[in-house]
Amino acid sequence: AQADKYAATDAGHTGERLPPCEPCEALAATLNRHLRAGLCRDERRVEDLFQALALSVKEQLLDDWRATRNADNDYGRRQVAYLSLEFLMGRTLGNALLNLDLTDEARRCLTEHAVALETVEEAEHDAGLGNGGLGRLAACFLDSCASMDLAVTGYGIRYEYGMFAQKIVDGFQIERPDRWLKDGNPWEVRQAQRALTVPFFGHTESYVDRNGRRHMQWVGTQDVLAVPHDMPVPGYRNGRINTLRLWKAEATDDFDLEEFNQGDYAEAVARKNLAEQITMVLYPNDASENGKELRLRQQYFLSSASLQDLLRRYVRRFGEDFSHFARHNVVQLNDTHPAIAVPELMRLLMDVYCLEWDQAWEITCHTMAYTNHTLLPEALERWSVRTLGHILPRIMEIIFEINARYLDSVAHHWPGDGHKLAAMSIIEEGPEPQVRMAYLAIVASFSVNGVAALHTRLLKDGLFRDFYALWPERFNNKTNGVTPRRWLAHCNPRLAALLDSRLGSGWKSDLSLLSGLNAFCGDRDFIHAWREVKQANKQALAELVSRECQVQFDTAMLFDVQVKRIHEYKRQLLNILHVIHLYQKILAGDTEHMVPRCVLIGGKAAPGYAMAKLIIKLAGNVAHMVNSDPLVTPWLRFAFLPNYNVSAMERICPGTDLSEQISTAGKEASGTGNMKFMMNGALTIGTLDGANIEMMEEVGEDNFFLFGLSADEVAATKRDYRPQEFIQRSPALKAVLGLIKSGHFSLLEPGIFEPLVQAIESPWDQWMLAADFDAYCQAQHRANELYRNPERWAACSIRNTAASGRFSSDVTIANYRDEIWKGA
Ligand code: GPQ
Repeated sequence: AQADKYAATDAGHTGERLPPCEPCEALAATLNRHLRAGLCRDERRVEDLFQALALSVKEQLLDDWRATRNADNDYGRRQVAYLSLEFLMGRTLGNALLNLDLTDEARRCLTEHAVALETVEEAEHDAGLGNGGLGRLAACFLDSCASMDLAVTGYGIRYEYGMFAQKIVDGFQIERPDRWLKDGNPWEVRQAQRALTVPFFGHTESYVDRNGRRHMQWVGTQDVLAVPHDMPVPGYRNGRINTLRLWKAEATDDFDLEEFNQGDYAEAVARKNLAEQITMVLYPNDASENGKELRLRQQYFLSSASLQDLLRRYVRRFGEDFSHFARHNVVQLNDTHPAIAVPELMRLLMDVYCLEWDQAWEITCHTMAYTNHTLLPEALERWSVRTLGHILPRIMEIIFEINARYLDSVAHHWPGDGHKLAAMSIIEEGPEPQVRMAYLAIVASFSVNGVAALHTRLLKDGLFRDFYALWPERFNNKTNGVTPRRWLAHCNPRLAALLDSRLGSGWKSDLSLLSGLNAFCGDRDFIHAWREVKQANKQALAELVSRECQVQFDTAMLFDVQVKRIHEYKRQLLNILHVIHLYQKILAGDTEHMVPRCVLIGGKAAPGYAMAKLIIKLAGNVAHMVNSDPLVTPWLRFAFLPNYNVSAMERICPGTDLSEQISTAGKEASGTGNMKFMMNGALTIGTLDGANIEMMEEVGEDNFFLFGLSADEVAATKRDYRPQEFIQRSPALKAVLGLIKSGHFSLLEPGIFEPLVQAIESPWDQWMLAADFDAYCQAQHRANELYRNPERWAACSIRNTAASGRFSSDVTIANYRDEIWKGA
């Protein structure tokens, strides 16, 4: 009966063949048609041109999209479902034109409208359905999977409101809602006929079937409709169009039917809002737990709808014989956010398709793979047994059963060790028992991976040590990467043209070819051309900074950039301390060996993260003092860029000389911005953290400004950290802290920066700013020395781009395919 219930919403999909459509017209014809159809006025705004062009491009790819889907429905290869609460896609138009090889044609079409393609591209609103690195990684992976001809579907949520827009008012961050869909989304295709239902609340009952078998059923549920909205993901010039399927929550028609029957019709309909809340807003927390019930509902909603979709497709092809399900499907969990998919797959297989526990468990464990993205304890998800049991009672029962059976195997491995049992239990006991989502994911996954070599080592030796002892074969590393289409070919057309001229254009699908640049490091003409490209890109970045920050950057100065979410572990504060240090040197007239610099910081703070917000405020106040002193500005300029997002990064990374990757060692799982800067020829100043280590291995220590404690040294220092000793030994740090305390940057807001100074001076400062400050300043000094010699700087810059091939997400995805998604 339950199976029928799910099938019912799929009625209307009869598989009836309609006559084939006419072949698609040329882009120009569709563009004019869409312009005429979409407009009932005379004047034509850029936004109208964007809508019409996007609709036209979508039309161009529909045939390939359908063909891709039909081919994949044959299950010739294993299908991958990439489950993620975040897909930080940014803009689609420019990337789609590039991948479909339609850029020149689009440009031609627009000449008659007298608008540049770039202008039209900028009219597109970013799809900001993610917080930062984790969500952007998912977006890069989709591009690589399609480009490498893999049958991968992204499953996510169609948030009505994406990542908030950041305004800066009096130096403080203000969050504004991001109504990214307000003008409609020309890329999406709503698939109402493929809607599914997801149950919530209610209770469980057991019943005995005709054959005397006992089953559980989840009854009295409040069901929510999950309506797919598909976005095309075109591969790079290969005819494959994959799908990003985003679920929208809607009320079922029988929502609150009872009240309806009692006459409260209008109230019942109004109550639909409750269901639709689920996909209303992206939670704006990056690498920190949130714990709100609505977030758990989002997680389950995504997991359940996506798995039902996989099962429905599988059954249509193979019937209800699930013995080959795992051979044909793999589910990659993007962190634990969708880990509730583990018990949900068990539920669907047992309660809907009537499999026995052992069979269902076998399938689940061969289908699920889990990627961990952080070691930070505050980001490890836990849901209280009470909350989970209330919202998802059947799921809670299944988790208890998974745990009981799994703890048997732990007891077998460590006989008589009660501590191990408690330490490894999926349920954390205590006054308010909690479900440890990471443990649930590990127990049910055939693969557990970290996102950089150091991070994976720390997972094995630290956080997941016991699990590694039990199942060493499950653990593996997959160092992150970024797509070279968006992050080089599209965002840096000047450099792309130069690369094409010397290397041919093959690097766009085989980034290792960039190593061919090493041959040009001593070529004066090439170095000249390289510097001209960087100069032009710096000019474009300076224009952005001027427009957004009202600060004038001079392209003759060194452009020093740190853009990423604001987090104490990422140490934007260390960067600001260095700016203050330079400011003090300039005021003291100590400019003899100084290199003029423009420092840019950008990033959003989680709305509830007070320290991060205070760091933004300090940046603004310091910038004000620096930029308003004519004695200082010849040497130093400092800006905080509001509303940093994907499309801003497309302007920023091509124009950067020096990339700041200065997290406390051991805290940044990988980083991916670091790779975008490297690809675009920036040099990195960085710690031995995350993927920085592998980047430095590739490019060589001479082309990288390394500083600071290693992860092992951080761990050792933590036991007896005495920041005061570092401060006393460092006149520079003492002076910087002294200037902040003096109120120099807070004359009208006395004492507001006290918490920042206190954090640095505290022996509990996990981020160890004081310990790394001098080493950081010395590394900055080495950067200055190199920058003084423009030819040598350019040669290092070339070597960085040349060595960045390994950080293409194509390489990462090839490793996922070969080592995790075997058969994909
Ligand atoms: N990351 Cl757990 C996020 O962006 N959000 C998260 O919630 C978690 C991790 C990042 C991580 O901090 C970076 O070091 C990684 O490069 C990135 O995920 C992708 O793996």
